[in-house]
Amino acid sequence: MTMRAQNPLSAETGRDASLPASGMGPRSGEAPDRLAESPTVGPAALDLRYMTPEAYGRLSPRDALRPLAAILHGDALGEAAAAGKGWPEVRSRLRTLEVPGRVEVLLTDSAVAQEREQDFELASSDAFLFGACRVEDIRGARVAEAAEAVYLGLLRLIERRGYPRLLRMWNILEDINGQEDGLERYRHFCLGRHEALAVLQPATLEAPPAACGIGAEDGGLCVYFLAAREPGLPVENPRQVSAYRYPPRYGPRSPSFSRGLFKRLGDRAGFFLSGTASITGHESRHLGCVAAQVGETLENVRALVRAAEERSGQALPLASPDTTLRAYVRDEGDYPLIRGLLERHLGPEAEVLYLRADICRRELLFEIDGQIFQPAIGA
Ligand code: 3EB
Repeated sequence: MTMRAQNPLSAETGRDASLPASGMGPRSGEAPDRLAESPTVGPAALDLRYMTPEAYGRLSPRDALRPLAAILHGDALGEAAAAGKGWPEVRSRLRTLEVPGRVEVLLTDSAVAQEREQDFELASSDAFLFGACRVEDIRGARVAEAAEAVYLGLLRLIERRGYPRLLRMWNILEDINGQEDGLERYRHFCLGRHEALAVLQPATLEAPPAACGIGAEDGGLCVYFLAAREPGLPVENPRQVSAYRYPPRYGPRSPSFSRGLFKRLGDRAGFFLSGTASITGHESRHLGCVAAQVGETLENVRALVRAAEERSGQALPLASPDTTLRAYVRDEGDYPLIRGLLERHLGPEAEVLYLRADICRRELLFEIDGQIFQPAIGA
């Protein structure tokens, strides 16, 4: 089991406190007409954008709105797009189903420091800490061991650095539905993650971060996270049993995630939607029918966003250019159908990235997650 940061870091960059705290500055390569409508924001702003590899390549740590980290999907895109400018570049090993693919970029307008600590590649702003780690070559019961080691490491790290609250976790596991030592690899993963939280942050088991837990064809276990100094507001879906209260038939330890998490980001509001699929109560619905699974999933997304709006008092329109979603497609052949359905139901505004991925229940053919960023009400 080898644990390592995703790629070597060049020298620290961007730790330049003299940079002006300007508003949302130019988004290199992004539609400038949208900028005019964007509100100016104070410190601690965070944004997530999908960018073409070309626009991504033009980003600089000196931009007013600068990268905190980037997620590169698919080997080819990953290698072609890698900017190597110092910020963490996570390779998801998930294939994009569109050509050309796009890069996911977390952006901030505060100063960013990059570092590497043990197995984690890190980037921090005043309010947020991003970290990424990969464990290669894990088999069988070692999946639980690896998950536990990664989570113990990251929990110690976020506490020590003063960003103890996990907002959002991304968990990508090779062969997630594989059966090993009498248990599905995803369930081994849930076991290890739960154990680490129980030891170091037991309260988080009842107010976990938003998350996704999905499967890739290779790459071992890839975990990356966004943590903050102050907690967000976890939100549950009234149509679903909380995952952290799933009954034992879904595995010896339940999955530690909230259905969503709301967080004030300076003068903006952010809502992180966890992986959402065709599950009501705790049961998978519409087995074998991808169109019905997409429909049920969208009902779940709408119910979750409504719940988040009620809990936070914040408007969170899904159909907005500030919404970025990831659609996980199990069978590539379903992509045209799924894309058609999402375009019909979500409209043209929300940005959707389509990825080939395994869902953590074998019978599920589709899952969606992402985030909605909006100007904060009452900011
Ligand atoms: C579900 O609702 C689908 O283990 O972190 C979604 C989001 C799912 C996160 C995780 C799992 C996870 O149970 C699976």
